[in-house]
Amino acid sequence: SYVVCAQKKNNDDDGFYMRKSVELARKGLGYTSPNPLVGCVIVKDAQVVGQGFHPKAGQPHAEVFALRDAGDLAENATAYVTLEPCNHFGRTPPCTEALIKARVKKVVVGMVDPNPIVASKGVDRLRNAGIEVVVGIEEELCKSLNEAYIHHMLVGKPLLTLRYSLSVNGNLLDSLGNGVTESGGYYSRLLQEYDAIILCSSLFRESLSVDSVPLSQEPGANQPIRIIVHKDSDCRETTASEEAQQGIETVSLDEINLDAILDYCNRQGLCSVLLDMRGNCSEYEELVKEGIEKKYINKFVTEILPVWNGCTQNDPLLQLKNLDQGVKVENLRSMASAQSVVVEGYLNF
Ligand code: AOF
Ligand code: ZN
Repeated sequence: SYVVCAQKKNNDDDGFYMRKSVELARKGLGYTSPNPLVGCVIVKDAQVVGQGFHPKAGQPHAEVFALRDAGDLAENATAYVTLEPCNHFGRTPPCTEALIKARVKKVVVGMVDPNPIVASKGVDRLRNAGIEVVVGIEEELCKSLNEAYIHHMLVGKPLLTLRYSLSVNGNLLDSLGNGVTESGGYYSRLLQEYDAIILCSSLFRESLSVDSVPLSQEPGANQPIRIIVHKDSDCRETTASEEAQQGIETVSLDEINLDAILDYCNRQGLCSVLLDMRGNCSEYEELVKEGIEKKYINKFVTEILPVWNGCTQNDPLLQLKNLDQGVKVENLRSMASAQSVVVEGYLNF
């Protein structure tokens, strides 16, 4: 029975160090697109001797930082990486070669990289070099870390999430409600997670301003690109400047539709887009309709506020009524705070 216990402890250790790697990976949240979030720890004799995460596209990968941190101690150590190490020359050289050169004994991988340039070739390269490789430890956790990256790689379009706030009597609200931009609140988290936010409202027509989307309240946060859609002047995109509210850039697209917006995001290397539906204007109606017809809406985040009113006429939510048949809602999750209840899930058309 001693052997069984030792075996079990070993498996738990793998999970423990992988979860630590996931924590490290999260430090890059909001900065890595179109690259994934990746974390790595290097462990020798049950001691963490090196740690690293991928901070930004173009900068070294997680493994490189962790190996640098470990130095000579990487020899005969185990490397835990949330994503399969790359085996290609991209903006940076292959991590497989760095791991081989550092003489690690074992590599534990959270998930295989969906990037077709990598896809299992990294694992094969390490095994061919005589390194023991274990794949799939805390796999679901590692996948959830990079849902936008995975979607973007496999589908070729950014992950599109529809967000809206409802009154308790089921009508669309045109405001975000109170308190949602607070640090740690759900909207603040969305601002951290998403590369771009689409807003379209006559509310903003007079004042095309980055104020239309509050800045993320998280310290040092990356700010998503604001895409503000105007029917009369096509689609405009505004980017927040670091020195608050100045230097708004606008980009005009020929057409106002999701295809044009998603193509634009692809060209900019943006992997996740939040369609932030506020109020009953026709631009939202058209975008939501298109999102459903073309099955582009992958996810929803619905906030229910303690308010009894809201839009009743031309409510773009009516578009969602078409969704009642044949669409599965998966991985439903709800969170409650003092201000509101937030429900989120995935749409499987
Ligand atoms: C890893 N660890 O930390 C990251 C990986 O242009 P590059 O050189 O940065 O390569 C980008 C690709 O490398 C990216 O699409 C993904 O397949 C992989 N990212 N891989 O082992 C990392 N960021
Ligand atoms: Zn790499």
